[in-house]
Amino acid sequence: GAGDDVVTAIVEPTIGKTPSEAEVAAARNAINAKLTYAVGKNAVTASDRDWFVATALAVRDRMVDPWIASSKQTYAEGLKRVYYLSLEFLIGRLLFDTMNNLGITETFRAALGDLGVDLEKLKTVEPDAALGNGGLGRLAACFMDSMASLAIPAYGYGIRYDHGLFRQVVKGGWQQEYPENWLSFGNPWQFERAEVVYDIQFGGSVEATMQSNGVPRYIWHPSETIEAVAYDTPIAGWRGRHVNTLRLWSARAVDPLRLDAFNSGDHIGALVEQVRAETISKILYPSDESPAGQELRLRQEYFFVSASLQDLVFRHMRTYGDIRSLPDKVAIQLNDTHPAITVAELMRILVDTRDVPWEEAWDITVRTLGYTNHTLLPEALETWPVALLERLLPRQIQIIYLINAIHLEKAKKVPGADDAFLASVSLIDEGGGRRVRMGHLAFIGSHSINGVSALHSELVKETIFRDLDAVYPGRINNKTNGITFRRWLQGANPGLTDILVDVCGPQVLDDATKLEKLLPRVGDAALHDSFGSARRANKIALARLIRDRLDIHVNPNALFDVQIKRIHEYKRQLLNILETIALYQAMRAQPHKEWVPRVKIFAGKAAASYHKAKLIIKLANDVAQVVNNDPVVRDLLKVVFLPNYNVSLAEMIIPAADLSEQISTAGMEASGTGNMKLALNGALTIGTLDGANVEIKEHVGDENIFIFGLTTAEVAERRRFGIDAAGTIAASRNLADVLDAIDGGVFSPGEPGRFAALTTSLRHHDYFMVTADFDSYYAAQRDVDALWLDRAAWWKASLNNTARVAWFSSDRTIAEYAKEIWNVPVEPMA
Ligand code: 4GP
Repeated sequence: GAGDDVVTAIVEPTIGKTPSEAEVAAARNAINAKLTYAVGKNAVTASDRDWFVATALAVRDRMVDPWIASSKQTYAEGLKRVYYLSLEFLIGRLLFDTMNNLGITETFRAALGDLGVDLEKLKTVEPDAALGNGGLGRLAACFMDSMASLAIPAYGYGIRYDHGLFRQVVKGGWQQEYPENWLSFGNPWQFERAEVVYDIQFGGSVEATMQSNGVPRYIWHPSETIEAVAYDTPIAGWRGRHVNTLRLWSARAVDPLRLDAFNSGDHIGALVEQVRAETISKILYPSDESPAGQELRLRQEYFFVSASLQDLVFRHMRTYGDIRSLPDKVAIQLNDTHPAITVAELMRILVDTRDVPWEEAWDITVRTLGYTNHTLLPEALETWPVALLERLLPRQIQIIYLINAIHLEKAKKVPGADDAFLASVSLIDEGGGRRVRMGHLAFIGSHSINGVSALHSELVKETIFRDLDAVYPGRINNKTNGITFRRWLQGANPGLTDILVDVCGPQVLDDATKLEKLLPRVGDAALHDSFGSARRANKIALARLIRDRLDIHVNPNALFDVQIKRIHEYKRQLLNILETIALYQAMRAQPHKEWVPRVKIFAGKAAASYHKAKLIIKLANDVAQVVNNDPVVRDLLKVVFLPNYNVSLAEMIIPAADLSEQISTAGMEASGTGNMKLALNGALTIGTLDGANVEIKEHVGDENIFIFGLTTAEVAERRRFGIDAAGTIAASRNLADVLDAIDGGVFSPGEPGRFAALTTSLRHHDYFMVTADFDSYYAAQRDVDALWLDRAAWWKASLNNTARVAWFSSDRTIAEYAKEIWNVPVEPMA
């Protein structure tokens, strides 16, 4: 049966194993055949890109049988499917990920070697699929890996953007944005499903009719139709035992052009509708926690939600023929607020097209949907003007009004519900132009609402959704984020992985908790040495990259101190830069003291419209200019801003990091996932008690992490009673000197006012508590220095981090979603 196919597809990992000659020959023949018959080249004329495409196609072939078998099994056994709806999937490169999961990396390396091709070189040819802004999109990618690895039948649904997140170029220290072109040479991983096409409709009017049974029926007459075309990418789980689908939608005009206009000579006008339609999947919104507020954004959201719901309802009806069993066979997870329109659209499908009575339709909807919140920042909780929804989605807004009316009746029954309470739980925000609160819609329409770390979930309950929680108690729960160890340890850090396999046994690749086998040996000097040499090799590789890209020479023996993430005031790259300046000034004052040599590494993109974030990038680069060229500090301090941060760059930086900067204002970082990747690879964290840092501290132990700064409660209290930044600065000589240096033009000679927008807000308002936390951060950094000088103690702490973070595997996270939200079984991996 289908189950047998899956079992035979299980493969052994090749780590530490030499592939057989027969396996290598088969791979060699497969690559050769692809090069000849799919790419149309021979070995003499093939470029690196041709070899990459041939290899990717040969690897893709290996996924097809288990993919079909997985799907057959799901049908045959009537298994429940999970649909993960996300506007972002930051998957990065797929070649090594896929080969590692299939256990064929060494086989293909040898096969390519026989053909005179270096597999490592092909790695850099593959474009990074940057279909996401940051954490939320990368989490979706890690979840796809874990769902496949745990054999959960799942689809990821999203948009196939022609252009992913912009390419960041740093010129004269300033960020510039250029369009990213990941598809310009095709995409060997995707299967275009030209036959899977749905009509997506907008605008028009709604006709109310009365049926013979006295029940009103509403008929939507849309004014605009666009087509959604499916593109599938198979996602193989660990050991290839289960393969799921990432289905991304591309927008297409119904008619490629208007012939009448074309024939009458209006060649451009004939294409206008096509351009308008295809704009929908043209580009990823650069929206990480910044307002999008654009009609196009809403069109994107409805576009992918409508296509996905049509697709999954079609699949469900074809299999089971009964829409009422939807919640038993389907779980839909809304990744953040962006797909919230799902609530109204699923109701429309059930009530208007499937004749399900309203109450029953509502019950089906709520039991099917779950909603994950990823940020408390109010600007990221989308709201749409009522007028816009009325124009674009006239039937859906009627449904939203009805949902709201019933919801408000329920809310009135909450003891103590007054007008203020009802205004706060209403789907409509009446203040300042009527707007629909999409976060509220997602909440009301879901049986589960989760935050992404213990602290964040508490804050979700106490702040943004406090009143809704009173109406629907028990829905809010926590699912602390996780990361796929396949990519962030085995893929990114093969040197360390070899050591871990040696010490913990090969099972550690299947079961991350086996990392705990390191614990008895965290003090072992020989193990310190092997960890040290693996780290050193990674640092040398990163130093080479820094030299090649920036012409900066850094010493691999220095402490590599990294902050890599989106640039945002709440993430406080500015605090890190101020500390860098303070350290620089201290080194200059006492150049002969025993300093710990440091390399400060920054990487991250700022939203194009976020001026302060872009100014922070400029400051980092200007400080780098001065520090790196000052002969007094020479090898003691270097500052590096690596442009165009993406998944591939993260894979280079994380295994080379000694110190992980997780220094957000307490209460503002929902979870963080970079913090987990860095700790797993043995970097020590310097951080605030924010997001998942709190839980990382609990796991690695207080003595193996550097915690500083105000707590969430203290931040809230300061904000309530007024932030006395001026007083704080006056009380800290060190901080005052740093700000004076910036305002005095030390880093912007000839233009002392360049950073005034940053320093003025620090001096007067400082909402993000940079000044309040400065002294405590500076002191924690000196504790870092002290530990660094005690090499055995440092490595012991580092090993403790790797040994004790298994809980942050996304396999654990996904198993919790499966059990507590989706109600689907999980096959343990080992
Ligand atoms: C991010 C959060 O900022 C981050 O703390 C969290 O780890 C990540 O989601 C995954 O849950 N949010 C976004 C966003 O990326 O666009 O709101």
